Amino acid sequence: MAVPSQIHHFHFSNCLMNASGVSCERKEELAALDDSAAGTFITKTATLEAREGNPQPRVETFALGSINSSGLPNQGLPYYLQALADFQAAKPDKTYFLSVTELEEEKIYKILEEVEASDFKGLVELNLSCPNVIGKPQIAYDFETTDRILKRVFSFFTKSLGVKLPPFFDPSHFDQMADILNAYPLAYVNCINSVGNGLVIHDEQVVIKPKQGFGGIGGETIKETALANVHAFYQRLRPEIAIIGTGGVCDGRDVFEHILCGASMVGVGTTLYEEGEGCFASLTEELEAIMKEKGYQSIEDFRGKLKYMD
Ligand code: RRO
Repeated sequence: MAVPSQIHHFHFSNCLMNASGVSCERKEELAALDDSAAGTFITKTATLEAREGNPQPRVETFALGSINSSGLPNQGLPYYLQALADFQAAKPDKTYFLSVTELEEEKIYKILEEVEASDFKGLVELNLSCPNVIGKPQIAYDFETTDRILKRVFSFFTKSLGVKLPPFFDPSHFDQMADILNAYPLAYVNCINSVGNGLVIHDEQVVIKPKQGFGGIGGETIKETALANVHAFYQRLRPEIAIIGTGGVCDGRDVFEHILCGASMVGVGTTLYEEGEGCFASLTEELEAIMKEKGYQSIEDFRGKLKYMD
């Protein structure tokens, strides 16, 4: 029961994984993901030092999704490097993802220098799109800064690197960002992070405490935005740059549609938060049923092959 996939020379037994941020801050949570039907896991975005994050309550679900203003709580880079070394030792053939970022540009270089110097052999995801750190804009909405960061990172970083992008909503922004990304030897882009700074109201009141209730929106309500971003970058990026599709995955059809739009791996956030790791087995089963009905043997039979009307 698995639908294999690959990103470059990295093979995954199944095309499903968690979205960074959900059930992946502590080693016990990573172990549960490791034992699940998911093909791999990604860590919570790590900073150089541990962070507590924003005041609680900071994550809530609602009928059509979730809102979070977690504020980058994490155990710090050394914790994740050690945890990943342990998982890697137990399963040498499995590839894992490490997510990182920092709040100051110079520290982004510092954390990636530390990852470069470490024994980590998997894929590294630079999160350019955290919407919830007070006073810090989402980096990838600033094209010049994104370009400058990637330029300097690739002057020293030799491991396989991907970036996590925020959603874009205009073709000119897809064009501009794709032009920047195409200039670098990226392994992949992950579309999308939560839709930043939404507001969920219940009984005349916001539902999370930080930032007067503003937070990143995930889940069912962002699927169309996620699919559009996956496909827009699939259309524009060099074929060597793979895409991980994240956003709005609630059932097997959603996974199928992400792959149809061009995704090689599919991330699951809100559904994992709501249902736990068991969701990976049911999503896989539902995806396999759709593939069987359509006569597709592998994801390469339909990946990126979205049909247009003209
Ligand atoms: O921790 C968070 O508040 C957070 C992060 Br780093 C992110 O990338 N996306 C998100 O929705 N929340």
